[in-house]
Amino acid sequence: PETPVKVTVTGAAGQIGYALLFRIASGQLLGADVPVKLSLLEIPQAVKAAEGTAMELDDCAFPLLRGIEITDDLTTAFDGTNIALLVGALPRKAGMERGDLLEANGGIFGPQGKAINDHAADDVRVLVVGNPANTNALIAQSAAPDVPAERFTAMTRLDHNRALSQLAQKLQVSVTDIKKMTIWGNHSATQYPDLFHAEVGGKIAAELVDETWLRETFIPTVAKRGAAIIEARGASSAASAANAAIDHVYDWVNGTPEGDWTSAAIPSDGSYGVPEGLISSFPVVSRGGKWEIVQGLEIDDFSRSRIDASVAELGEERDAVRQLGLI
Ligand code: NAX
Repeated sequence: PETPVKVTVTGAAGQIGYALLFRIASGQLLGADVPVKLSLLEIPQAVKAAEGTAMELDDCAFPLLRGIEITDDLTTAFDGTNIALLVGALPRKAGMERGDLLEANGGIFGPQGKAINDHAADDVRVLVVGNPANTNALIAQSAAPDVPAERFTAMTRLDHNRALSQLAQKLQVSVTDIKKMTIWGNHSATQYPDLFHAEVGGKIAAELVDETWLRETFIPTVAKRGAAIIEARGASSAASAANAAIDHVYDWVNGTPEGDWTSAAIPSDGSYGVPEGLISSFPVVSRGGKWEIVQGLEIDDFSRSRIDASVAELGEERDAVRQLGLI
């Protein structure tokens, strides 16, 4: 029998974890013919809740699920892991400064990066979901010098999917009619969803909508969607975040379709003026199990200023964690 792929989920007892684990176990993360075993990492107080989720996973009798481990120990969780989904993070609490938030998360993502470095499988792929996702990914990456840097990524696929859906509704088309959507920069309110390269039926999306809608409705709606969900639901995005994590990893492992691209935050190689090493969202394709930045796009002044603003924020976050000694 085929060796199962080990998938580690941190923050497994949280709300994204609850929406994610069943989809992984049912084969949607890697493919309907790929057996998986799950490792659920939680903090000690939440291990019992994770055990409850594991009971429910058992009760699904998923044919592809070959084992579940529940632990609060980093070495156990990341030992031999092939896919690490770093979901658990410390949310910003009232009165918390950005420095405090970065420091608290440094205490989570630094040790996790080191455990990945020391114990994960050679082919490990890491997706950071927990916020601030891009900078948490940078912290984990810097604690894992023996793992190729490109294996550390952060999630902007939810923003990408939100952008597809907003545009599809505006133009009364199907999301599948839209190609080449891009989210640039940080997974934060400064992110830039780009309609100047997106295509709808072969036409540039920005030319199909009026400029005021693009600037004053589309961009802020996508960038602030997380807050709107909290306002409406009384809880932050969970199933949609889990769905985006599934999309990100599935495409990373299995490739993106010809003639299209997606968005992922990956370490910059300096493309599009994004300083090398920053984990920034780009238009990407996946080929041979690796993300590649789509090259050669023309960036006009409007897009340039938006990209620069979000990338500047990433640079500030990097400087802040550097000063804190976290990278
Ligand atoms: P929850 O608070 O429901 O769950 C988080 C879980 O992480 C808790 O069970 C907690 O015990 C656990 N945890 C905390 N520290 C841990 C550690 N050191 N090791 C292991 N587990 C730990 O949050 P949830 O709604 O699931 O969201 C998780 C993270 O995703 C948050 O940081 C959130 O901001 C982020 N998001 C990121 C998104 C993205 O697009 N990148 C969108 C959705 C979401 O907001």
